Amino acid sequence: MNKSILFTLGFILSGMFISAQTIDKQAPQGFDVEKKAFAHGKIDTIQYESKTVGTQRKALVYTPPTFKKGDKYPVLYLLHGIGGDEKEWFRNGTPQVILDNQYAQGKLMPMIVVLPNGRAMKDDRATGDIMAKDKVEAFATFEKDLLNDLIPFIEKKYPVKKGRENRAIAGLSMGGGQSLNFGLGNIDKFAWVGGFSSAPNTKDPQLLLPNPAKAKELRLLWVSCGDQDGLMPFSKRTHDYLVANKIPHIFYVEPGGHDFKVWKNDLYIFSQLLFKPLDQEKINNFLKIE
Ligand code: FER
Repeated sequence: MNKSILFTLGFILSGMFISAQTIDKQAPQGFDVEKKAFAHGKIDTIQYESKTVGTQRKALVYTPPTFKKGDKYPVLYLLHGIGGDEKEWFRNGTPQVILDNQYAQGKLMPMIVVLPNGRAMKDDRATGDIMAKDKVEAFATFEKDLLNDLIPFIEKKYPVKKGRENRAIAGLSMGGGQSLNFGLGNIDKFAWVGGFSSAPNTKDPQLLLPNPAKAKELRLLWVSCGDQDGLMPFSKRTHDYLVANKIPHIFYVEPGGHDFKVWKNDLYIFSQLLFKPLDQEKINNFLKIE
């Protein structure tokens, strides 16, 4: 082998090594553009009986392109914001496209993604004054609906791997606050927790995590926010508390405001980390400021 071939080979191999050690920071162009040639997952609308609310409630469920009834899957519960409902992610964030594209590139552990309605009240539509007290309170009530009604329904109806290691919760804004509140409040139920641009409904750190050592049982704790987002203080104070208490986590400050450009990027990166072994070196590289 001559020297230049050896050099080229070495270069390619070192590139492979480096890329295996890093996590994408920004989704590449086209990550959210539907590719006809790729296999597509499926979206179902389901209805479940909510004892918490006393109604039949709706959710969307995305199953991956390789979905087979005989296999079992972990589940990501992906929550919407204050102006949304169970269709908000689907309409504005196109998770089905983002995930299909990643499956085609072998970037994801096959998982089921549930898009619930996080406003747990009889009229759960995002109409009228979305900031009204009863509507905001319904985002807190959703904890009971999720744990006692929706999760048991999903685990009965779909081939789901059970247990905390196979359950993730993440969301945007109000849904980010819910994910941190419910995830950190129920570490026995969720091992993977992500808050994207979390809203003021995020509990104060001392209430969110009164026993910080417990959070060491998490497989992933993700807190992210756009650098132009007015809600940054809620993510920052959570991050500061986690640092003060030496709790491993990802605090990702990304370019952008309070919008779907940021949340789609979060979903792209967060979903790649789910249900896989995660080494600290990879996380450290990701967090390094370039
Ligand atoms: C608030 C500001 C923003 C608030 C909620 C939000 C309940 C939520 C924003 C979103 O979900 O996008 O003061 O109070």
